[in-house]
Amino acid sequence: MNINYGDRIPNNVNLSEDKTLQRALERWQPEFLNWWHEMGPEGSQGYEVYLRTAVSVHPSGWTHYEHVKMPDYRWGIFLNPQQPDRTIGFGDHKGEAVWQDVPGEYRANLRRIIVTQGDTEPASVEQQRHLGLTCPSQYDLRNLFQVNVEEGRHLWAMVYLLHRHFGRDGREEAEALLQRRSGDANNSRILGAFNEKTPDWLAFFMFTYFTDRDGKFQLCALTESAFDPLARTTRFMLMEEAHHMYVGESGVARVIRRTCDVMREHKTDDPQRVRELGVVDLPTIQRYLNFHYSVTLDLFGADVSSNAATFYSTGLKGRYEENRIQDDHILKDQSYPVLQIAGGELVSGEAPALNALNEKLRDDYIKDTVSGVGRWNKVIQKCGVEFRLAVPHKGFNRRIGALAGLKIAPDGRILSEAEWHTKAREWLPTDDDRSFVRSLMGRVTDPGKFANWIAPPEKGVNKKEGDFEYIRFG
Ligand code: BYC
Repeated sequence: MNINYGDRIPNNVNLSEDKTLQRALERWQPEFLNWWHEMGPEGSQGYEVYLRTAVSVHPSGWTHYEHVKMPDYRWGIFLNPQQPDRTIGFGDHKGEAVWQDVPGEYRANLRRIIVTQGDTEPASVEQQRHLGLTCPSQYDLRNLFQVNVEEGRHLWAMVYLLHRHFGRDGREEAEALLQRRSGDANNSRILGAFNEKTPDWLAFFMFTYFTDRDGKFQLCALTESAFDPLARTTRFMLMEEAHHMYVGESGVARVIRRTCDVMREHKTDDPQRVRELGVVDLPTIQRYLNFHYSVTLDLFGADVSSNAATFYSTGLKGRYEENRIQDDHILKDQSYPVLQIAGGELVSGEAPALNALNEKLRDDYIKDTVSGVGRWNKVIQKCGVEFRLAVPHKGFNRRIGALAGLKIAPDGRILSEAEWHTKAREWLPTDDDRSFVRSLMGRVTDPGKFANWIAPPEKGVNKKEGDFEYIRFG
């Protein structure tokens, strides 16, 4: 399972033994690079960036760090080793051997899942394209670029599956992945959150905390798949994903820490005064949180979904940590709580467990998310500031699923349109919030220096010292 870096496309799947596949992917490679030049991080092509590259798929020692120009990054195809005798853990095929090829009857659904997953990867790079121009430090700029190249690699992961297992329509889908554009009215990305803007670094940190975490949960569900190549490739993607969520969690924590230090130093909790001191006030951080949390909850799909039931029963997509759950893993006669409206209020109702699998994954995600918000609150508490952040109600600001048409307050109350319109500006980032945050975003590129609105990190990348030159601008 060693990675072959001698091939034009680094891989651990013996690509050179399948010349037709190798040629097809080598034809896609320059198209990917064209896309990277056009839509990848703006103005960065000549920079030498201290990046990690995968050199093995073993959890210990899988990375190698060095300065590379991003267009020369060795994007490749890395699958975790095949587990001998692996069997299907859930659904109608439970107990049967996993599949190395795609069963004809499940082809369309499997392709759809792989395309949807693949589409998010270049989308996020497009969303983050301009952020380098306003980086708060070299350290942060390097982290942004690391996230970007790895999202590019995750695109490769899905494109390999499309080319290897789906013939001509797989190749067409792989091309379309380079043609859709985040936010483009005529050819947008597939899922809502991936068409939103990531206009500033607070939005970037929120995105990597909340939306990359959807990535974690969806990838975990796909590591359970009966289609073994999908399970193996997503398992390796998860190793890379962990760093992206770390960038988000530590990024938001550093913004909070700096704000609270300034609040303490100047003995103020007045948001306007806090803004005048050049840091992001806590209510604005809460509004950003509300926005990114709610658009990410939509990524889990409708609460009751026949697609989700089919994906599970046919073995394509499991639950989070499927093998730790104590039940029959078939779910035919079981139910699961979903929110419903009764008497003008939200109440807990029941749906068939199979149809409620999107909701189950969303609930697992919420638990994970809340614990990180608790860690942010510890930062606030340590500084002696009273304010506490909280995730809003599950139904707040939803556009997908049964709650989509409703106006729901962060505390779960159902509101009239009029009430919503008067209160929404307290709950979601306003134009004024966004332009204030934008006004803070100057570009800081001297090694070891940080913008005023963010605290330095506790440790450097790969144990590097504080003034390490992460980027050689050339
Ligand atoms: N926006 O029955 P439903 C990541 C559509 S993130 C727009 O609930 P299903 C990453 C849906 O397509 C992880 N449309 O659908 C993070 C369907 O359309 P049709 C990405 C939406 O299939 C950061 C209709 O509504 N991976 O890796 O059960 C940086 C009915 O909905 C949305 C995956 O998502 C939406 N939010 O569930 C980089 C895994 N939600 O058929 C990367 C693969 C639903 O009526 N995808 N719709 O036209 C899936 O498993 C499923 O497609 C979904 C949707 C869970 C997304």
